[in-house]
Amino acid sequence: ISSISSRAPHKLGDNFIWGAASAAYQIEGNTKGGGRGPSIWDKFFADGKHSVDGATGDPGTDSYHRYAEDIALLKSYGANAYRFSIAWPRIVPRGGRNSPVNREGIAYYNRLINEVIKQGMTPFVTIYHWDAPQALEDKYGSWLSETIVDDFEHYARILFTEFGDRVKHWITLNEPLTISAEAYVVGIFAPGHTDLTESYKVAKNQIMAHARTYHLYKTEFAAQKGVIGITLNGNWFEPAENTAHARENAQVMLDFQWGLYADPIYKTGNYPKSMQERNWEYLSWFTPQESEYILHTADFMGMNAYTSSAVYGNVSSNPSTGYTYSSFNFMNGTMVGGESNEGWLWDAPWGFEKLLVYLWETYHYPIYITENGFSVKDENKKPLNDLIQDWDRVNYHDGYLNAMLNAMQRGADIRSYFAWAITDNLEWASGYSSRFGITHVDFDTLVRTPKMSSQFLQQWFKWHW
Ligand code: GBH
Repeated sequence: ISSISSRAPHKLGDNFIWGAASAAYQIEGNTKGGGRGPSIWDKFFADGKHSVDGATGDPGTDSYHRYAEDIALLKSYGANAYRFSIAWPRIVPRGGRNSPVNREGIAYYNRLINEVIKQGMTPFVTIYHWDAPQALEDKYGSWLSETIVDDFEHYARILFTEFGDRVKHWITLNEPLTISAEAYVVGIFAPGHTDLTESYKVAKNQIMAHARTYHLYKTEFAAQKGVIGITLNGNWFEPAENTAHARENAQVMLDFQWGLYADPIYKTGNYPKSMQERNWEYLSWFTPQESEYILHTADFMGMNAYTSSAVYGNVSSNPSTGYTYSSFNFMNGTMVGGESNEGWLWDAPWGFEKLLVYLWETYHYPIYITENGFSVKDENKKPLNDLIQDWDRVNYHDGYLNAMLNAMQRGADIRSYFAWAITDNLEWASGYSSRFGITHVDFDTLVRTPKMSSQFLQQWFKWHW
């Protein structure tokens, strides 16, 4: 493993964006109030079997009511931006392009956006962070049908119309890979399917919905002069042996996680060659017209990255999803990095530097880091006193931020850093047991308390801005 190079003085400049991120379903709560329709997560979690302790979107952090407090905290940390998502079923409760719009939902996001701006921060809005209206799931299987492209465009048009005068940074989809893989192959995310052919149908529909939204923004809303992109995610994959096979497999994994979406949107208009060869019978293909329609449909590449994997040469099967084919330990038994509360997350800043340089050199788009963060092992079980001293998280952000600086010194055009997350929240299938916040939330009282990591980030950016 290459070691992190020493801190060279490096100023990010006034335009660099730093903040923290959230997602509607993970924080808002009030899932039945405010005129909101049910989302696929409400349904998925309703049986109590799909999340730790049967956790659901209620209470979240009750941010629906406490958003101003959250925004004020973020401001007090010195951030200049807040990334949050809008819940589709709060805007169009039944989701469809002919179904009614919920003015109460629009009023809520107006309050939220205005509060961010009032605090002198920039709103970064994710249009879709996984909470599809359940009505669309019932009607046509949501992402399985190309009908979703029309309904998504309609939803996005409402957002641009209502909020585009103040919102100038848009992200169409958050982590489409997590949905196509976890929700349609692994089955641990809503709606919980396990079918590779389905997952590639979903992937194509996600790309088409993204591209349609991009074209909509650049034609009907060009006068708003904002930027729009998509947030992709994945690991860095390090060849764990010095063999041609290990190197090839590591590249295949990068293709299967990043390239599945990045090649069509940023590079070729089609899936990576390695994926075409290995999964040709499962893929949903693009027509030449579609390839042309989707290519270069972004102003930037949003990226969420948390960890790194080791890849060996000797593997017997193809990577059917983005998540097989690799491990977290090297041959001599050492792990790729420090342990967290999640089996998939290891503190490996060395891989973050490599990944940023790889994405820059492969795709040549300005990079917005839209999520990066850490869940401290057993943080949940520690007394509040210790818990606020989240040194493992401080160490994580320190390492990853310095890796980011190194990548910038190697030429990568990186324009933002958002810590995940603004507060502890509902960590999907892990429920409330896994904490990613730079602010602690007591889920009984909903009281917020800043953690050391929030103070660390404040100091770090003061020093480097
Ligand atoms: C991001 O997801 C999300 O955008 C955010 O909502 C979430 O809270 C945050 O990061 C922290 O998780 O098959 O066991 O190897 C990251 C989603 C989680 C997707 C881990 C891939 C692999 C699980 N990733 N998952 S495993």
